[in-house]
Amino acid sequence: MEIQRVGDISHKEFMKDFYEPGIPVVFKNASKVWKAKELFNPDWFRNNYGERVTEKDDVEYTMKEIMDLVENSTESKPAPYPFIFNIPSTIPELVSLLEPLNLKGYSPNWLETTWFKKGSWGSATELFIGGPGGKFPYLHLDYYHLNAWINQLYGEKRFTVFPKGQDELLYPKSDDPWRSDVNIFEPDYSKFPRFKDATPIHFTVGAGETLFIPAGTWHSAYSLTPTISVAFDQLNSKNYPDFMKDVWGFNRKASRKRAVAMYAYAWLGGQGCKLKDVFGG
Ligand SMILES: O=C(O)CCC(=O)C(=O)O
Ligand SMILES: [Fe+2]
Repeated sequence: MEIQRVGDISHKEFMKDFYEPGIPVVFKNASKVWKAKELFNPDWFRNNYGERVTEKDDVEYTMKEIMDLVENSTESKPAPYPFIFNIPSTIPELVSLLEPLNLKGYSPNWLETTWFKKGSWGSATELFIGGPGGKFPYLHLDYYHLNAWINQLYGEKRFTVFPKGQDELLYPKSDDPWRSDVNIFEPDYSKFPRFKDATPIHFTVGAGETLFIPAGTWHSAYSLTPTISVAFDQLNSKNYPDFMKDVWGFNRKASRKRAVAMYAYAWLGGQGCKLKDVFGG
């Protein structure tokens, strides 16, 4: 199977062909409406936000250091991957360059409402930076059953996604079933024989392209060049039931009291968003 690439399709077509059946798709130029599209490159970040910092594996790096690392990264000596900046909290100046965030109105996105904006749902608008040879460390599902929108703004990244229904072939970890035990870049078939029957879809996402990864899709990524992308998540009535199960499950690990509080909050938020979907506002 191959990934489908689309131009300007209508909301209706997107819902019917991709969103409802949960099929990943690449939009060829959805982010062209963002000011960020023309601006984002390593030198622009060095010049404007060179001293902003983020942590990777407990080490603090400045933006300037990161850009130097990824521009000198090679297949045989890759820079760490991924470097992530939480945009609203560490480079809030970028927020206005990414509007409208929910490209093309393929909404609603409840995470944009005041109810869910504040929560810690594993969601945030994040800047991902990488260099050649940088591999996302594991094949995984995103937490909280959120849909992911990955907007490649500079450079090329290779993605791997698996069609729905192959969980059995991908060896989810027993203690963290959102991660797979298989190293998809060098699979050990003697340990993971069923992985032979899995049907990965590999494809490259280039600057200006946007990848939609529906909730429940196993995926991983690999930076081919120095890359800069912006990822955000999406929640609405379709993934809300699974999201709620995760709100309970993840918080229950911390404490029952916390799980009850978070579940109640997310339940109320969901009712508010459902009303908003129907009546607007
Ligand atoms: O490296 C990437 O762009 C993939 C990121 C990803 O899948 C994630 O953060 O959940
Ligand atoms: Fe992910």
